[in-house]
Amino acid sequence: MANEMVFKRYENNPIVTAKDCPGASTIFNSAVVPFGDGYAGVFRVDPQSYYSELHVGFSKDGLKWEINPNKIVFEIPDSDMPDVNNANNPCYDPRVIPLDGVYYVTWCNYPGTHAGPAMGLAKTSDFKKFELIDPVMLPFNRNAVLFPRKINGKYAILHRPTGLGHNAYGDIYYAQSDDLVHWGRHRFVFGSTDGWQGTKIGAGPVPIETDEGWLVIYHGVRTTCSGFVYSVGSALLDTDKPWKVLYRTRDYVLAPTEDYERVGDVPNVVFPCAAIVDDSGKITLYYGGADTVLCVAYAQIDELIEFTKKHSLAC
Ligand code: BMA
Repeated sequence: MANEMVFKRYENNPIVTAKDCPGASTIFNSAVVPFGDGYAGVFRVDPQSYYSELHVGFSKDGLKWEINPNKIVFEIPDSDMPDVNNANNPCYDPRVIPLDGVYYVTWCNYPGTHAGPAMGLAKTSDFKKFELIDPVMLPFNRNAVLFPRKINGKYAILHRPTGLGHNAYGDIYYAQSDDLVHWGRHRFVFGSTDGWQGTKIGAGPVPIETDEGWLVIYHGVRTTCSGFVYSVGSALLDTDKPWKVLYRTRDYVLAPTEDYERVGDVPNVVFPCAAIVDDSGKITLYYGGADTVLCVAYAQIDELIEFTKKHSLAC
C-alpha cells in the first residue's frame, strides 16, 4: 500500500537554502505571512557559529525570498527584560501570528537568557522594528504559537512546557491572557501517544479557524535506533474551548521521504512553522527539511479536514 500524504510537495523544493544569506550554514524552520502585496517572514538562520539567529525576509510570490543578511535586533522597552539580542542567546523556530492588525513573533531562546529553552514574544507592524514583550511562561518551554484572534475576549496560546520522567518532553497546553504578559487558565490539550508521534509533539503554524474548529498542524517525533524522525500531523480543536480535542490524526499528513528531508544537519526532519490559506482553500505549508533547508508543501483545506476526521485517534 502506498502511503497517503495529504500534503504534496512543491516540485522545486527547497525554496530557501544557506546560499540565500551570506554567512549562513543552514536556513530552515521559518515562518511567513501575507504582507502588503507580497509576503514577509522571519527565518531561522544558523550562522557559522551555530548560535541560531532570526532574520527578516520579503517575497513577492512566497517562494523566492530576499533574506536580510543581518539578524533581527529586538527593541527592549524595559531594561529588566532578558537581553535576547545578546550574542550568546540563540533564537530559533519562529512563528509569526497576524492578530489585531499587527504581527506577533514567538520563538525559542536557548539558553543564553534563561536556564533552559524559553519562549520569546515580540510585536511588529512593519517587519523593521520588533518590540520585545515579556517571555512567555517559564523554562523549559518550546513551540508556542498564539491564536490569530482573541478567544472569549482573551489572547490565547498553545505552548509546550517540559514534563518529567517518561514524559520528559511534555505536552501541549492552552493558556489565555488579557495582556500577553500574564498567562493563566492553563488547560492540557494533548501529548505524545504512539507511532510517528510516540516521543514528542509540538504545535506548529498559527491555528487556522474553520467551520469544524481550529485546525492545528503540529510536529510529532518517533525514536528509532538511529535517532528521531520528525513528521507532521493535524488536529481539530473546539472553537470556543480550544483545549478540547475533537479529532487528531493517527496517521501523519507529511513525513520525511525526500533527500532534502532525509539528509542534512539532522536527518529525517520535516518541521512545520507556517501555513497560509488562500481564497481557493489551498494551504501552503512552510517547513524545515533536515534542519538545513526551507521547503513548501500544499493541501486543500477540505481534504486536510476530511483526512483529520477520517484518520483520527479516539479523542
Ligand atoms: C527540535 C528543534 C527544532 C529541530 C528539531 C530537529 O528540538 O531544535 O529546531 O528542527 O529539534 O532537530
